[in-house]
Amino acid sequence: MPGLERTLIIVKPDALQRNLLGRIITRFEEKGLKIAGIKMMQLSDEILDEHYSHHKDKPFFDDLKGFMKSSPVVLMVLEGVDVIETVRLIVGPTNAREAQAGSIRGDFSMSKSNNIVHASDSLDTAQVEIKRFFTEEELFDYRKDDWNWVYSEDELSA
Ligand code: FUP
Repeated sequence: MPGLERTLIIVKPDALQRNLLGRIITRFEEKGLKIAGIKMMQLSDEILDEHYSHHKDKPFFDDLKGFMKSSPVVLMVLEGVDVIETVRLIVGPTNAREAQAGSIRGDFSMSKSNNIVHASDSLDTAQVEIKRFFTEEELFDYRKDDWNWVYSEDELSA
């Protein structure tokens, strides 16, 4: 299929504490995305240092790590055509107060730090992030029957 990609989602502690997990998964499912992998995990300092290495010198780094360790998180790998960019649109910008209504951050968050979900921001990042959190055995290739309706025949066969 053209541009078939995978992206990594982390449903953050604030979403779990606020009982939003089901609604977040539903949004991705209803959009027509395939769940290639899903699991719950308590994140460690080591994995967070790696995942947020681009923020390690920022003043909010320790708070960010504390927040991400404050409860388990749910990790998902989502699959679809151009899914990385599409999911970033569904999620909205980092500062949830500036996120459009209809996006996950726009509808469920008022914060720049407690902003409900993480989503990979590019193809390269997605590949690294998926490997960081999932083994090959935890990712599934399977036929998603509703893709015959989600995509046109051209999109499916290209
Ligand atoms: P995003 O890709 O939207 O998750 O944003 P970034 O990679 O820039 O930031 C990762 C996380 O750092 C955010 F989700 C929350 C945290 N952060 C803050 O707490 N304060 C900031 O000013 C910027 C980011």
